[in-house]
Amino acid sequence: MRTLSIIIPTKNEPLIQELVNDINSKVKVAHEIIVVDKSTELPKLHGAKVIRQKSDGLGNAFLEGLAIAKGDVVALMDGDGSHDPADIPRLLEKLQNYDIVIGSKFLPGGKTEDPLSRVLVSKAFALITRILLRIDLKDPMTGFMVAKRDVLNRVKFNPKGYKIVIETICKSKAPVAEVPITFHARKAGESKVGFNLRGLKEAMRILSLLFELRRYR
Ligand SMILES: Nc1nc2c(ncn2[C@@H]2O[C@H](COP(=O)(O)OP(=O)(O)OP(=O)(O)O)[C@@H](O)[C@H]2O)c(=O)[nH]1
Ligand SMILES: [Mg+2]
Repeated sequence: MRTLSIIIPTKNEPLIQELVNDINSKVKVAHEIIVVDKSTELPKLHGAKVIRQKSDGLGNAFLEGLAIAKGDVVALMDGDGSHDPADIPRLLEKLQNYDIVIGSKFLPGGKTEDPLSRVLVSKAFALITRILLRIDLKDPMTGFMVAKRDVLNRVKFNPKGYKIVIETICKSKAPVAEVPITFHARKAGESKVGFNLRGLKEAMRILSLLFELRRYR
């Protein structure tokens, strides 16, 4: 690996500067951080590039970041402190033998600070994904990924909402591995999904995406 591009989609994330600082202190390999922001006011950050998202949704934010990313390896992570930069080196290590590595809170050794209700919803979606896509992953709905750039380049993305990682895995057909991670609770800022109308719409989008992805399996 020559350079790692870390793409972070954000929408009103008050702790993004803290996350950028944390990445810059814990990730020792050459890297750039690209924050793709959809807030009303763009954050001014030190140690990261910030671009304003023109499209909608987390998946499209990733693609806008990818379009300007210079790295031969690309990472995607959340900007609310849920994904821990300390896990990135272990994901990168595993990438030496795979094309895509994802962070898994449900693999032995993984942890989540989510409340039981969210763990159950997350596990239900994981089960549905394993059945529909016949894929052997414990946490296929994760949003934490590192991937080789050439693998991402050959995917024809058509993002629906949040779930760009499972789309990448299915469409690339590339070798994928899971690594246990600690999923922290959101420390500040507002939840964009939950048990509300928005959460329900996102759940519908995920189901429709899973059915669409069946043709790649
Ligand atoms: N650029 C961009 N970022 C988004 C969008 N929607 C969500 N995000 C960011 O994507 C990441 C994941 O979204 P979250 O809101 O944390 O989703 P979640 O973890 O399922 O739910 P909560 O943490 O409970 O809100 C966060 O950094 C969000 O700020 C969007 O439409 N555009
Ligand atoms: Mg979150």
